[in-house]
Order: sequence, then C-alpha cells, then structure tokens
Amino acid sequence: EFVINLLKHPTFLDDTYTTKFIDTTPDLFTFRRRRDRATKILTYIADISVNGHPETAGRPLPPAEARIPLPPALRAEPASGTLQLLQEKGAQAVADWMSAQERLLITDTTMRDGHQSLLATRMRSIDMIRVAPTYAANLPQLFSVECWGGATFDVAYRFLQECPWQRLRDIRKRMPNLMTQMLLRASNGVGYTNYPDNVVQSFVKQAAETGIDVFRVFDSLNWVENMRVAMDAVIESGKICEGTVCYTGDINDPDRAKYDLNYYVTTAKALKDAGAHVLGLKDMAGLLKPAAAGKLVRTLKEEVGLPIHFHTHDTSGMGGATILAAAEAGVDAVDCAMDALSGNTSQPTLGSVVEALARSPRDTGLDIGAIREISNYWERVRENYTAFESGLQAPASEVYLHEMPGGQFTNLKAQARSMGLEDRWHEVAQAYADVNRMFGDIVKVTPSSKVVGDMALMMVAQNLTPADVQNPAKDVSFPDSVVDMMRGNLGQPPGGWPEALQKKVLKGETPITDRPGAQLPPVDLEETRAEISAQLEGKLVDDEDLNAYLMYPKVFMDYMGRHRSYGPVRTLPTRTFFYGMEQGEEITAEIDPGKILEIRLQAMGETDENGEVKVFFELNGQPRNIRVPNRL
Ligand code: BTN
Ligand code: 3PY
Ligand code: ZN
Repeated sequence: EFVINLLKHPTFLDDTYTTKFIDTTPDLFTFRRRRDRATKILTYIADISVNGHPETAGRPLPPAEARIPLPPALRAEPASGTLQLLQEKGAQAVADWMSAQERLLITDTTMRDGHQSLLATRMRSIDMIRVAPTYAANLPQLFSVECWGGATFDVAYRFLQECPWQRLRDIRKRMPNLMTQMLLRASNGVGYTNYPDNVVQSFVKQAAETGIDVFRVFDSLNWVENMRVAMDAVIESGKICEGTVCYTGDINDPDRAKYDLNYYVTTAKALKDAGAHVLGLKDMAGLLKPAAAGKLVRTLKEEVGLPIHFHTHDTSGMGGATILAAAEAGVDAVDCAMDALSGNTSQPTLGSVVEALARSPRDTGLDIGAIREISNYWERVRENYTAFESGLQAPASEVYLHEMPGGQFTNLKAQARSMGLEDRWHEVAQAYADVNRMFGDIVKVTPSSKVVGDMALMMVAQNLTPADVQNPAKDVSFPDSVVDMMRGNLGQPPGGWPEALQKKVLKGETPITDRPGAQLPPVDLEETRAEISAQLEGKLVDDEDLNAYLMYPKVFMDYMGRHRSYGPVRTLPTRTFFYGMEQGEEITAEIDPGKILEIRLQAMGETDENGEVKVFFELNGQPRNIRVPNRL
C-alpha cells in the first residue's frame, strides 16, 4: 500500500514530466507500510559506503588486515559462579562470601570502563556479545563483568545506533554463571543531571530486571544524602548494592587535609549505614598511591567492616602497584581490564595482576591461558576502533596535577581538539587544576568533572586567569553547567561551595542546599508513555524504552527516528558499520536468531543528475539496488 503523490508534484502540474521522471524520483511513492529490515540495512550500508560515517571522517583508518575477530573456543560448560550464589542465597550472602575469600576477586571492566577510557566508549555490542560465552566458559572464577552504565548508555543510542537494553539482555543470556555489573551515578542515573526520585527508582528497577546484578552507586560530590534513593532502589530489587566513595586528593598530603583518612572512614560508615552490601572504593583518576592504598584499605577494613571493591585507573603507570598494595592490605575485589584494553587511562592489566599474585596467598584462581586468548580477541576488536584512539602514547604523572578521571581524559582532549585547543592541552590540564581549587577542591567525577572541564576549556579559550575569574569587578560569562552546579543542582560538597565565587556566578540568585531530588516533582510515567507512543505513531512503548526516554528524551527519539530508516544496524560487523563495504566484499548479518542476511556489494554507480548513487547488492543471492544521496 502506498500513497501516490504524482498528481500534486510541480513537475507533473507544469507538464514537463516524462516516464523517466517517475523512475528517477522515488519520493513520488511514499510507502505507508514500513520497508523490510533487510532493505533498511542495505540503505545504511549504501549510505555509509558512499558518504562515509560522520564519526570516522578525517580520523586514522584501521590497519588493512583488520578483520572480524573470532572469539576463543569454549573449554568447558560454564561452571557455577557468583551468579548462582546471588540467585540461591541473595545479596548479603555474596557480600559475606567475598569477605571470607582468601583469593583476590577480580572484576573485568573491558566491556565498560576499558573502552570508555580508551576508545571514547565507542565499542559496539556485537563485539561484546560474541565473546561473552567465552567468559562464562573459560573464566567462571571472575567476580563480575562490568558491562553497562557510565557513559555506555547514551553513547549506544547517540553514536552507535543501538539499544543498550538489548546489549545487556544479550550479554546476560550468554553468561549464565557470572554477575554483570554497572556504574550508576546515583540521582544522576546514567545521565549528567539530577532526575526526579521516581525516575531513578524506575530506572534501577528496569536495569535489575533486564539483567544487572551488581550496582556500583556513587555520587559526584560523595554526598551520601544524595545516594539514598538509588541505593534503596537497588536493595529493594534484591541485587547487590555497592555503595561507593570516590577517592580524590592524597591522604598523605597535609595540603589536601579536606580529604584525609578520617573523611573516607566517615563517608564509608555513612554508606554502610545507608545499607551498602559492599563498599566501593572508586579511584576514578588513578590518584591513590601504593603506600596510601595500604593505609586506606587496612583502615577501612577495620573501621567499617564491609568487603571492599577497589577501582582505579592506570593513567600514572602506577595502578598495578596500587592494586598489589591494596591486595596486601586485604582488599576483597579489584577491577582490571583485559590486557589488550588495559593500561594508560584504562584499568591496570588483568593478566599481569593475575600473574603477580599466582602462587601467593591471594592467587586469583584465574587461568592465564584463558586470559591470553580472550585478550587476543580484544586485540583484534580494538583494531577496528582506530578512529577512536586518543593518541596517548605513555603514562603520565601529570594526572597528579590535573586529577582528571580516566573516563573523561580522552573525551576532554577530543573536546579541546574540536575547539582548536589541542596544542594547548597542557594549559587545559593546568586550568583544570586551577578550577578545582577555585571550586573549593571537589571530587571530580561525572558529572562534576564535566563542569570542571567546561570551565577549564572556557578559561583557556578566553585566556582567563583564576584571578580574572574571581575578580568581582570583571565580567565573566560562566558555562551553564557551572551556574547549574553553583545553584546546588548537583548537590553539596563537604563544606559547601566557596561563597564569593558562588555569589559571582549566581548574580544574586539564591542557591538550594537540600537534595535536588527533593525539589523535583515525580514524573507521571504512564502519561509519558502515552506521549511517546503518540509521537511514534502508536508504537507500543515498553518499560525499557520508557526508561530510556526519561533519561534522554531527545537522544532516544532521534535514535528511534534513525532506527526507522536504517533498521537493526547493530547486527553489522564493526568495520561495515563505520566504513561501509567495498566492491566485491561479502558480509553476513544475523538480524534474528537464525535469520541471516548474506550481503554482497557488487558495484557502485556514478552520481546521477539528482545527486544520487545507485548501489548494487546481492542479498541472499538476489540482486537488490539501493539509491542513496551523495552528500560529499
Ligand atoms: C550519528 O548520527 O552521529 C551516528 C548515527 C549514524 C548516522 C547515519 S550515517 C548514514 C546516515 N546519514 C546520516 O546523516 N546519518 C545516518
Ligand atoms: C562515569 O560516570 O561514566 C565514570 O566512568 C566515572 O568514573
Ligand atoms: Zn573508572
């Protein structure tokens, strides 16, 4: 069924049409019934093959030999793992079990923080899903696999044209013995702003249902008051609540006394009182030094008593040493990334930590051969993401100056590049440190780290010194995110905001000092569902879609719009997704279990007088032609 627009077309009305006009003007026939998924995918491939992908334009190319990576063979049926313990005995039993282990427990972060910190979060689901069964079969001793949350949620919709919920479901199904883990920004959900309480609750409930077992909950100012809604929702879901304190400063530096040992003990005790099953210790920038780690972990173990899960970044090159010191001091679990996606702004190297502890009392029990095979797989995967490499060549002690989180470093560098400030990067780093001091020395982690980054870029771009910014007589137009934070909309730092600066930023407006969520009315979920459904021409909106919309209305709706045109492009190989196909190339895409498209690109025509290119495919042996605009 289609609508004929021919009679209303100006060319028809002014009598200049020929039959060729009908052939060359496909928009005369607007199909009401949606095109089939194969046609949509071919349209996407044709478009990218002709025009390139906007995200990889001008970026370095993958090596010519980069191909589709094959996951390692399964060595056994998946042995019973931590997921069985959680399912059979519950969250508290897992926490008790952690404390009772002599071995050091390991979380693999490759599928979340690893690529967030090295490849701008651009890893696609297909590359994760294919290796998930190998994790389950060959590394059943892992504590958990971090594969969701943080920046991965919006990047999936925004840049990868795929649904993060589906990613989670697909990974969960393939790892029937391992716990999945996510990073949750407490009241900021997986976004950059404070959401109404019922939105946070609804999101947690859905994440638990779709397949998250361990929730690492943190607040970007370490304000426990602002973590309770999220923590309560996790506890209510029956999953593991890892109440997390973020590490900043240096407990051994008297100059940073705001964040001394006592600060961490007090915050950790508050997290325990708030119901945390596990204490997360999140060193997002990799600032915790080995000797300080020993002291901090030992003290927290004694004074708080919860099992401790330690997270760090290897930006300084010292991350492995810190993990070993924490292990020596009795930390229960640590985060590592598989070798090929470890080091620098990512986590320390999983295989190396396993080797360092082998045949010691804290032997991890993980098989180093299995680790090497999986790392070799990730090495091949990484080749396809060359466009998103940061160019960072070496570890750097500069991190102790700027204190940027590993997950922000490459992002901020890209932002600086886009503003023409790349060759002034070390000034940006200095400005970042200056802004932190001006803001009163705060915890810098998403979203507070983004605010500091926005301000630092603005100062460098406008050649402003800290004295300029603080001078009450000098007019400064602050970034929106800074105004919002000074209003109290990200919560309160210890000791409050510096008054003079806050006054200048707010120009007389009164800030809030209570929990931002306490000021936000609940969202009517069913009314919102009906609104989205209406915007999507009556499509049924399930709970996953609803929760996505509540977090990111525009990003989600834009995704839905593109999905209508391009279909399930998540099933394409990564190289095809970012670069399209070459003449004579063949690929397959499994769009449903067992429903496989065999796609061959035969040829691409010349650009015609309408500015369009005809791309000739073979789809499962049958010829199919697709016309796309040449936008180059
Ligand atoms: C993005 O929009 O940033 C990434 C999603 C993919 C966009 C595709 S590329 C081919 C087609 N042409 C466009 O302009 N957008 C889609
Ligand atoms: C995130 O919130 O995405 C982070 O990785 C914070 O470290
Ligand atoms: Zn991290």
